[in-house]
Amino acid sequence: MYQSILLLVVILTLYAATIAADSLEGRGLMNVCYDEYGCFTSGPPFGLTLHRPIALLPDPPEVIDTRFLLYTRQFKDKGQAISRHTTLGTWDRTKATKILVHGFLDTINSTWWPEMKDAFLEAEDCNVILTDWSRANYFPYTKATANAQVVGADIALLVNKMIKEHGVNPADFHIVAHSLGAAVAGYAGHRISGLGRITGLDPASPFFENTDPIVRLDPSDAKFVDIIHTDGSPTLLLGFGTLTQVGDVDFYPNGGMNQPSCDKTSAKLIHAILNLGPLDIFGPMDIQGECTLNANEGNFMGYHASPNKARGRLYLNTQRVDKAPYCINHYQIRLISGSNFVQTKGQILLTFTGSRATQSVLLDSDETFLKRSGIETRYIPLTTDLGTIQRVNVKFERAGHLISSLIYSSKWTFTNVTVIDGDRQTSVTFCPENGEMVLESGNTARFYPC
Ligand SMILES: *[C@@H]1O[C@H](CO)[C@@H](O)[C@H](O)[C@H]1NC(C)=O
Ligand SMILES: *[C@@H]1O[C@H](CO)[C@@H](O)[C@H](O)[C@H]1NC(C)=O
Ligand SMILES: [Ca+2]
Repeated sequence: MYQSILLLVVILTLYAATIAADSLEGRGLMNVCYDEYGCFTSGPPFGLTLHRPIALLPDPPEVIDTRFLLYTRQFKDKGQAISRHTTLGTWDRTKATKILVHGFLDTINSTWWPEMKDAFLEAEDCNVILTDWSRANYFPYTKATANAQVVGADIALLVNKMIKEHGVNPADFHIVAHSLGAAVAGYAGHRISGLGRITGLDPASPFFENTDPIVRLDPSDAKFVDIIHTDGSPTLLLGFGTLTQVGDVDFYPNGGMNQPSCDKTSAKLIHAILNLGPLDIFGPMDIQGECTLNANEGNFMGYHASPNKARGRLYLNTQRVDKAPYCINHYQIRLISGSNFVQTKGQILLTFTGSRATQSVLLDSDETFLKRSGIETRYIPLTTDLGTIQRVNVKFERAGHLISSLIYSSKWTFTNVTVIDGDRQTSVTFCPENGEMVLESGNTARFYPC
């Protein structure tokens, strides 16, 4: 009974909406065209559909006022304003270009965007462009979703200019977008033929779930679309992501879900992802909802995700405690050198003694170049949970070859080492046990909480 009444109401509403749409269309109010941007509609599939009963038209491009800030290794900290009308600044056509896009209510000033920009520049000599659409991404949400189309078009106009006028391969562009920014990325990709890659971080779900691929991010928007779903954040700023598979490969780390032995949250995972570490191997999920853990069927989440490895829905964790340990423990270390010596190069072996386990890791798989008062920051994923870290040993071994002995000091000092435990969200700084000491190559220094 209730159901048929409900159905009747839905039908009547849709009928009324259609009439309204017809009359709106008659007066030309359902579409709007902005020169080179083309036309936008609030009709199907963008509006007047079951999942999007009401849609708004986007604001004019000059009101939305999308801005782009370019960063390169030479201009790491101060972004250069670039635009297709004025200048592309020091944008280098011979290098890959990463375009970062924030979401609803967010701005490029949230800590994770500068952090991601820095991480990209550290990992790769590339162009990083921060997309600022903060004049068009606030309430009402329906307006922001409409404006996202114009922002996507703005990105496409910029990228297509770079492709056409500078002969760049579209495959060299990679858009990384969060929340409602993922929709922006989809609209951009739709307009950029052969776009290399889109990474969607928690693509927004309201207004996009079950919509036409034209309306949302989907695998046709780039050659490779990888998605990370951490879900579950109750705040509009961080979350309300979709759990539906929308990319070529969708990663579901256990953020927001019940994982009794591995209770990580999305914020921590986002932090780990931003540090671009290759996380764990992920098994594809079988029909029973259990993971298979076959290294050949995995992929890497984040920066290292590959179109040539497993696709589909990939999970970080198993559902069952007795299948552990498939959790990764996220540590970050910051090792600060003293000012006694100019420079050296060698291998740094760190040994962490925790309340649960002791583990040694090399700072770098290769030799590390150390500068006077330099700061070495590394993301260290471990399969072991160390517990509370009580001591850090630092062993220094200078590079062996003859030339090294001439230009690199055989002695070194470290002021302190900070260990951030990403899962416990703690940060502890360790100091040398007897104050700063001179460490001879081959020797080990012990550090205790300062
Ligand atoms: C970001 O911060 C800079 C410097 O404080 C400020 O000039 C700019 O307006 C901010 N941008 C946004 C979108 O909030
Ligand atoms: C670690 O070393 C740096 C550089 O010498 C110093 O600024 C900082 O205060 C030290 N931290 C602690 C906790 O001692
Ligand atoms: Ca699409």
